[in-house]
Order: sequence, then structure tokens, then C-alpha cells
Amino acid sequence: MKKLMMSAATVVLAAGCGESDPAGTNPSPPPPPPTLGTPPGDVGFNIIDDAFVDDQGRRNDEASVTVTASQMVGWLHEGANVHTVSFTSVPAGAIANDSGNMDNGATFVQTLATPGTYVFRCDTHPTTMLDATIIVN
Ligand SMILES: [Cu+2]
Repeated sequence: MKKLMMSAATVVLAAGCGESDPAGTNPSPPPPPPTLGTPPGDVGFNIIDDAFVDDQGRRNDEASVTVTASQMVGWLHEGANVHTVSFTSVPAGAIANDSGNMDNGATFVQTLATPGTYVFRCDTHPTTMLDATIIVN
């Protein structure tokens, strides 16, 4: 009889392994970083839920691309939350449009005609997703 009881307990424990782990006692390894898509335009940024990411993997205030005035800069939204591309600084006389709210899968493209440095942020996360730059030569 004792042996039978042990078997029953083992079955219960084994069944528990396949269920959720609210106590966090059985952590699984973190998932690999997501593979990001290709933004539209000549060069651009991926937008994920905590960062603008440039074509070299740099994020937010370290993210920067350099283009010539005839090139198109694109953004591809691959996060789950609403984000914007909102310029906080542009060269004198330059025009840069705001993307408005972007959802997952949305794209945004700008051709920036005036040389200089353009700085943008996300207006829905202005303290965490900020100071990414575009340099137009
Ligand atoms: Cu945002």
C-alpha cells in the first residue's frame, strides 16, 4: 500500500510540471531576442515596446541613422503598445511630420529635405523612448 501512495504522489508532481508556475519556482530560460523586420525606406528604425532600434541594434538615445537629403527614412512598428514618432528637434527651416499613433505592423516614412540633425521620441513614452536621431547630410 505504501508503494502505491508514492506512485500517486509522483503522478501528481509530474502533472504539476506542465502547468503554469505562479510561484516562479521553475523559471525557464529567457526567450531569444526577437528577429526584427526591415523598416521601409532606405534606412530606418524598428519600433518595439521599449525602444526605437536602429539598423545596428542601438536603442533609443544611442540609435542613429545617417542619410542624404534624398533618402527615405522608415519606421516599422513591431511592438504591442501604441507608439509614435514625434520630432522634438529639427534643423532650422526643416519640416518633419508626426506619425500619430502607430499600432503593431504600422509603418511610417519620411524624406527629410533639410540637412542637419533630427531628434525624435515616442509621445506615449516620452521618458523612456527618446532622443533617437537622424543625421541628414
Ligand atoms: Cu511608445
